[in-house]
Amino acid sequence: MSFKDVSLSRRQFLQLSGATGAAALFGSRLTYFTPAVQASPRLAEDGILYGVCDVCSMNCAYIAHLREGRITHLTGNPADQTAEGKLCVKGQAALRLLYDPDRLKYPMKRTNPEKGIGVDPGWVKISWDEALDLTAAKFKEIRDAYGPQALMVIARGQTWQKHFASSLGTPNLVSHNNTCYTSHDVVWRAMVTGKGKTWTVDYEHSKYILAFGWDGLGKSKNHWGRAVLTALDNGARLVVFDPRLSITASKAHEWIPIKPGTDLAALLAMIHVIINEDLYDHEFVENYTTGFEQLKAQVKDYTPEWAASICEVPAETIARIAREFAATQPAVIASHKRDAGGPNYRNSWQTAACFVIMDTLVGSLDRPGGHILDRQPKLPGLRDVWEFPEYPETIKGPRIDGLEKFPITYQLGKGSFSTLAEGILSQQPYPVKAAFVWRHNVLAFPNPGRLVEALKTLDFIAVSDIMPTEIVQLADVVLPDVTYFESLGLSARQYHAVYPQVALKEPLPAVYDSKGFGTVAREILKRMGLDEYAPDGMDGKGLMQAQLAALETTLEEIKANGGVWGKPKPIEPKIEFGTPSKKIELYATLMEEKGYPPLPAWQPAGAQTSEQYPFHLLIWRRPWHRMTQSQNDPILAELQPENGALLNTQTAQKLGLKAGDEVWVESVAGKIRLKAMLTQGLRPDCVAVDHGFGHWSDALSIANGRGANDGDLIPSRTVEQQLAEGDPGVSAMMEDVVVSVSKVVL
Ligand SMILES: Nc1nc2c(c(=O)[nH]1)N[C@H]1C(S)=C(S)[C@@H](COP(=O)(O)OP(=O)(O)OC[C@H]3O[C@@H](n4cnc5c(=O)[nH]c(N)nc54)[C@H](O)[C@@H]3O)O[C@H]1N2
Ligand SMILES: Nc1nc2c(c(=O)[nH]1)N[C@H]1C(S)=C(S)[C@@H](COP(=O)(O)OP(=O)(O)OC[C@H]3O[C@@H](n4cnc5c(=O)[nH]c(N)nc54)[C@H](O)[C@@H]3O)O[C@H]1N2
Ligand code: SF4
Ligand SMILES: [Mo]
Repeated sequence: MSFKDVSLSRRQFLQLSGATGAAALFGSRLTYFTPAVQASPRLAEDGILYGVCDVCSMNCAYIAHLREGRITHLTGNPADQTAEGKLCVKGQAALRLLYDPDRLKYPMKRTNPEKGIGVDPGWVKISWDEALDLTAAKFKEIRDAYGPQALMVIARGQTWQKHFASSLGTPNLVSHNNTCYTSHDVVWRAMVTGKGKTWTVDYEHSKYILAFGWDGLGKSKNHWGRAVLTALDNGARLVVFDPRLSITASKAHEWIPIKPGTDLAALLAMIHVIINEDLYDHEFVENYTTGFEQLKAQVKDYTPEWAASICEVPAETIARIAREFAATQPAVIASHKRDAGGPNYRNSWQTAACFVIMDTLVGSLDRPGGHILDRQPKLPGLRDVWEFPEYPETIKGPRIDGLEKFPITYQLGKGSFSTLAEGILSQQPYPVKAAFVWRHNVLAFPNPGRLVEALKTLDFIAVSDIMPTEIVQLADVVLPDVTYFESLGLSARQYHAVYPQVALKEPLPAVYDSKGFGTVAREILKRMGLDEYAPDGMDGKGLMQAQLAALETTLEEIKANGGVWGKPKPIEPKIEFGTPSKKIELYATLMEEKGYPPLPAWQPAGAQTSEQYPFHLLIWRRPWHRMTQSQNDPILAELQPENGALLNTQTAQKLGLKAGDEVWVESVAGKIRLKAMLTQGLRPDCVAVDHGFGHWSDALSIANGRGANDGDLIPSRTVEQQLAEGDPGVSAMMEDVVVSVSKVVL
């Protein structure tokens, strides 16, 4: 059956998402956030399933509407504090993924020993038993011959993935974190939470929203989009610093096209103004912070005049915005992951520290209208439910991505994509021989070509995925996974968790012959003779039962309660924080202890433009795309056939380019070919590339060959290079990249 039989038609989809023409970019409130009532084509239903959208980490709870055993459409769950009855355009579109005819449908093994881009793997269909036996045998052989560190698990560090890697005894659970948010995480850990960053922001009640690269509206982030628009309706002011006119910037009262990589200077100057002009919240600073005097001394010379020439923003603008921010309450620095405080530039982690300082100075941290420390229920983990031995000591050894050399990120249990390829290729600190990959793709790595070279040196690769993406093309064994529509569990609200709440995930019976990660992991452990780490009854269902018991509820009760557990309650402001002093540490003692600067200081970005590379590379995401996972969607492909090189109109004129001309964008790492797109909403010294395209897997019948991957322009890095940067977040520095642009000569 093709997708057309089961999914929405293009017209229905466009109606639901409101994503028509210009409205898609600059539309009304309904643009990405659809009311539940609207999102219901009227079809006879034969049941519903509660679930949680896993397209992005906002994890909005949905209700899946069934007809003859198939999901016909989704609506947001009104009982969920995140979804509030709505889903965004990405969440709606993802239903087509479930029924995508290109999905992996059964286990396969490779017959062609040669690997690489454009090489046919020569797949043959195999049984689950054969696939699991083969994987376990290879892993056991390699573990016995070289030690557990020769195995690596490339996966997000979730419950089962951590258990699997640790049971194997490998320290190498490698995930994407340093391309995404580790710069924020280390700062929040040191200054506020003792854990990582908090994701909940009470935009709705804010009166002044100040963003440095945050583009929550342009990501169609369901809750935040609505909340910011509601705040604007209620008279809030929105100010956006971004070299590109993002969608959030297009809704703002002011757009300030700051020079890339210089937000740190603007922020230091704002902090200078707020302190020197005595505009800060004395009560909050006195009661809940340490290190104010040191901070005051630190920013003494960072005047707006000093910052102006660095940021190319007038000193009066910087000073005025600082004053407005301090005078309007509550005020908040809008921030998420890959904004100016994300792992994009050498100085981003210090920028992230300034975000925390700004919120603190105006007293909005964990206060209504500000950043809220997520209110989450404590759910039991595997060890709380089952008895199994301590993991082998070897999990504490050195890692192939070198992460243990970055103690704050390491203790947070994160991973580094930027150093993986160089680690494998140099065989430092040891050779790695096999990989199990779950839910990560080659195209997500800086310099993916380098990663392909590295992965080619391994003896064996098993991949659990749902689509035949690029990583699958490098596999020896393919283990088709279930999608989130087909899996069960409980999901604690995290991205908007002003009170503890859990949403239920009820599975649709698997559409294909697939198995979830937990099942696969346990089967491999057993077949490797590591039965003690896979005791009887240890599965997702058992874990969920234990979690329900801990919440003193039952499945029936949750269903009767609209698919959620947890009652709304107002925010009780915290008076203690997770640092050693229990205060917000403006002077971060953990940073000092680990050998990093405890206070932010000006540091230029890593890459400066030159005659050879006159432009800064900016990366952005389309509201409707999900990283590298949605380009095989036929309707989205119709909406946007490929990505492009966004250039300022004047720049294009100077280069003799028109819209649609093919250009080379080139950096020290590589070059990509794209069509030029022109706009006035971009600094003339920038080129902006939207992420997600450049697929080379010919098994992706729609996505293959469209556009190009921004990652080809980003260098991979050695651990030594990363250490020399002195960044506790071991950032991949995704946009510390300068490029040239030239017309393709045919
Ligand atoms: N639609 C959609 N939503 C998504 C995703 C997706 O792929 N698609 N991905 C999800 C994921 S994994 C993540 S991490 C988040 C990322 O979401 P965000 O954290 O919002 O990050 P980006 O989308 O990378 O946008 C970064 C913005 O920073 C701007 N920028 C670049 N350099 C600078 C600078 O030096 N200063 C300033 N002030 N701005 C700068 C860019 O122009 C861009 O507008 O989105 C999530 N949501
Ligand atoms: N050049 C460049 N690189 C980037 C970024 C960028 O903006 N530009 N962004 C960075 C960021 S913020 C992030 S978060 C990372 C994300 O990096 P990744 O997490 O690797 O994300 P994707 O590239 O979208 O690849 C996800 C893979 O998981 C598969 N998949 C999806 N759902 C499932 C599932 O349920 N089960 C299994 N087994 N597989 C599944 C998809 O088919 C795909 O192969 O990329 C980072 N890398
Ligand atoms: S914001 Fe959109 S994509 Fe993300 S979880 Fe919610 S509905 Fe899904
Ligand atoms: Mo991310």
